[in-house]
Amino acid sequence: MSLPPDPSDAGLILAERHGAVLHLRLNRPAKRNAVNDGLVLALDRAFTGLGSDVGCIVLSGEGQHFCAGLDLSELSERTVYEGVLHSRMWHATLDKLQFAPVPVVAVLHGATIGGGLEIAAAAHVRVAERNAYYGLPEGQRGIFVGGGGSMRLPRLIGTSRMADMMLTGRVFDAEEGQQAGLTNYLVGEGEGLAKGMALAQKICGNAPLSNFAVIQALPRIAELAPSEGLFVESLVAAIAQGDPAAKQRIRAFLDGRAAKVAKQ
Ligand code: 1HE
Repeated sequence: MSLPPDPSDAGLILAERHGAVLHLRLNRPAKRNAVNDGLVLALDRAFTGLGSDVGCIVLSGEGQHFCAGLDLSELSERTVYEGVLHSRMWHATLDKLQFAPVPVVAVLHGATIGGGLEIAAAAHVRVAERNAYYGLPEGQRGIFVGGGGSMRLPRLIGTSRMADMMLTGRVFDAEEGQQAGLTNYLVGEGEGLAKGMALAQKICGNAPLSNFAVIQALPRIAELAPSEGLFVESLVAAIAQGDPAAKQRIRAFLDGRAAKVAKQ
């Protein structure tokens, strides 16, 4: 579904630059950042034509919650065909997020529900605050995930956990989400953004081509049969090694000018 930009959608995504980090915020706090078509399109626009000076994106939610999922008030009038197109619109936007030129760090707090969890699943690194919780109430609402959740979430937490969430309405708290593999970092309430920004700064310190290879090649190689995957890996490894940034960084280490790997 391709909707023309609506001027009233301006401001649904807030964007702020912090050096090479672009901080994007879902900004519909009065509706708990429930995702209407305008917000999908605003997210799409935010991921279109990113400048090469952006090294990493941090995505968070304004207000008390990361995101309450699909805006249910827009659902009732859709035909089956419009429903397919609507889901495909989410897919196109979240593909832009997953296959953005630079990594995306999602910072989750409060409700991270339905389509909100689908947005989070498309990011590359997830930070949760202790007050975060995760639900897939699609079963209760009589619908199904439509933002790529059935494809991305089983890869993070397994099909069985996802089926449990959808069938029984089970809600994971932040600790359970961390244990299940939904999130990579668990921090105190109010500490998520600082952690997300610190991780983003670290990511910006890597060679851009290495970051690109991680987010573009890794998920694709993981879907290939081992023989094909190893072949593609050898090509990506050679391309990365051939980049001047790799040569400079390896020379710096050999000359004792680069940091050693250390426990954090
Ligand atoms: C909404 C939505 C929404 C809030 N669509 N309007 N998602 C859900 O089933 C989650 C539904 N929402 C909730 O369970 C709760 O709102 C929350 C737990 C997220 C937050 O509770 P609370 O007490 O902080 O807020 P609230 O009072 O429930 O909501 C504030 C307002 O936001 C209220 O509107 P108001 O005009 O009465 O002020 C709510 O109606 C509105 N609101 N959530 C529409 N989701 C790609 S397919 C994905 C499929 C799904 O995502 S299914 C999951 C849908």
